[in-house]
Amino acid sequence: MKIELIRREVEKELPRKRWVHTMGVVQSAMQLARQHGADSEKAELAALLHDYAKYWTADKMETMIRKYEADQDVLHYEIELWHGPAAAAAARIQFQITDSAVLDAIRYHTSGRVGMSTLEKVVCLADYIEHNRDYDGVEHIRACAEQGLECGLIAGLDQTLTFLIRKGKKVFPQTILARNFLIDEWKARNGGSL
Ligand code: DGI
Ligand code: FE
Ligand code: FE
Repeated sequence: MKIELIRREVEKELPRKRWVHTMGVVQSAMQLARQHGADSEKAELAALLHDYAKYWTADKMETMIRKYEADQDVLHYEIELWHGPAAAAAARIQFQITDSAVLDAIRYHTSGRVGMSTLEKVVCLADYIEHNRDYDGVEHIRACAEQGLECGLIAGLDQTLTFLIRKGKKVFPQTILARNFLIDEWKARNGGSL
């Protein structure tokens, strides 16, 4: 399906504020992709669809994940994690996207995962720092992002994990594994210090 058509469908599906956020993620993801050597067209497509399922009912997300997603572990954790895999299912089934790199960037945009690709990092980080975002700590995450994808993501995930723990919520183990992975990658790239 042509990107213009997908854009129209996503805009129809989302409340205004979420559509504005989505356009911010598209812009930020394309810029990060160019900066860090990922494919900016793939970044655009993944960013455009990343929150497509955000306002689906729990039932609809669960049905799509059970029907179309190989890994259903996420269903045992916070419902906020479900819209990524649900949107990946929609991208594949409704929008006929077959590129697994794009699908993974949509699928893991909230949780992150061990071994995440540069494209996955780009979309996940863009989601934290796009210019419409305004939450406590966003400036710190933006400043870390200037140091590199891993640095920005570690700061973002640290904030999310701290929030979840403070609220007494469960943590999806893949998020912890993602953070450990990013720390190792950052150290390997920077000769041992974070
Ligand atoms: O959809 P957005 O609001 O743009 O952002 P998102 O997809 O990154 O985040 C959705 C929320 O999911 C985030 O604010 C925290 C929540 N969440 C719940 N459990 C977990 C989690 N996020 C991560 N990374 N890991 C969890 O286990
Ligand atoms: Fe999201
Ligand atoms: Fe988002």
